[in-house]
Amino acid sequence: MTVQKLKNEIEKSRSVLVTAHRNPDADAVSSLAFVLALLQKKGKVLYYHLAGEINLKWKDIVSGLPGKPYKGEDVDISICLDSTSPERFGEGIIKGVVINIDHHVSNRRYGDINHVMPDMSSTAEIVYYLFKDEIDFFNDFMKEMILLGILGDTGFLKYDNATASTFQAVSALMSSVPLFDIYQKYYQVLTMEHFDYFSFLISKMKKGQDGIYYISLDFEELEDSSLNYDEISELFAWFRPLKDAEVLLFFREFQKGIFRINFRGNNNIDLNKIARIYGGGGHRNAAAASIEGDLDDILPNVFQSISDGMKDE
Ligand SMILES: [Mn+2]
Repeated sequence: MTVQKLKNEIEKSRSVLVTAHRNPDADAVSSLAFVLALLQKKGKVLYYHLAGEINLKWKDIVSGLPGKPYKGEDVDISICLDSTSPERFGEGIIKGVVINIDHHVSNRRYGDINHVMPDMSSTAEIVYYLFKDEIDFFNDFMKEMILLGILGDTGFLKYDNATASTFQAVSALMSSVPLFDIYQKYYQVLTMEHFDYFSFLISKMKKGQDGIYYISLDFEELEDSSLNYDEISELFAWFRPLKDAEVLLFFREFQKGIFRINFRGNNNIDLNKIARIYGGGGHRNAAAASIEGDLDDILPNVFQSISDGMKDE
């Protein structure tokens, strides 16, 4: 039902805004680029909106997007990708019929049409299955975008969100676009600056209670960094194989007095539940929230919430 309604709205629309969450990661950027490419083939008038910092790796994708950066024009529909709430792409942006396509279990169902599939690895996987009947229509760029989004959100197919359905999508696409090409293009692109920054992150890593490891960066440290938000997020992911880390926490004071907290886990605790306590959300093993206040107050509170959550499991 939802899928048919969604497709009808797209078919009858003339102008479309496509947006994804701020500081876009691989999944946000690639699902946005895929949907725009598909709609371009359908002859729509296109706008896109991406807030925050753009990882240098996505520069070519973003500069090649069809359509124009959105400046508040009237549109028939807004397609929102990989975003749990409107706050993620920018409050007040969307117009017309709102189509919300996401895989976060914590999605707030803010659309007129909500296509939310928490069992899917990524928004890229969702849009692949949504438009799979048009696969003959996909060019190599569109296939590359689906693969990039899936690889981004599954840690190159190693996290527990990579399901048989994910591998089926990958298998259908990888004959046209080999995974190794994507690896070389988007992963084998690090400079010594990235490794230096990783060594800085290692020096900042602290051990909390109950198998919690955490890093905190204050506003000045983030301002001083030559790497952008998504690049630093990717380096933080390198800590995920740390054996005795039940939970990894990353606190970043992205605005003075407001911390973004990333929660990463190994399936022993539902981190979506923990993040929700602080007004955020995400997935069981990867979630996030924004908290106002002093780190000295925030830290013990978050540790306590995690201890309580572990006891509940
Ligand atoms: Mn995603």
